[in-house]
Amino acid sequence: MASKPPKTPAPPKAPAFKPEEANGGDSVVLERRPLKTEPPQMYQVVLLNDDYTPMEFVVVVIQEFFNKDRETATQIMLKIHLDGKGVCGVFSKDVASTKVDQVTEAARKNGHPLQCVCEPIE
Ligand code: TYC
Repeated sequence: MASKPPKTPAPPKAPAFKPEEANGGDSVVLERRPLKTEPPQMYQVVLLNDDYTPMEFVVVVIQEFFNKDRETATQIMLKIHLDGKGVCGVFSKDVASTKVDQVTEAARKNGHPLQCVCEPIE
């Protein structure tokens, strides 16, 4: 019968925290927090219906300033004509505001009362 090797004593366990980690001294504790970045508020640019702006002008505006093909632009124009308003695109605040200015300037230059506004979504 083989004799068991003599038991070596277990190494001493590390203390739960070392005294220098108790923050009783000059150490600084940095808390790690998950970074929460909210998505930016987005704005929809809306054209409003009126009785005077020609349909063709509205279609061209939607094509030029909102990068829509002719068919999509025509559908949006007809929706505005029937419902009173329609969304042409969704953008960050600065871009939406620029679109409103560009569309309004183009309309006034051509003598049309077309109204373009932007509104925050959600
Ligand atoms: N209602 C206009 C017309 O009958 C056409 C129109 C469509 C005007 C859309 C503005 O945002 C508008 N000539």
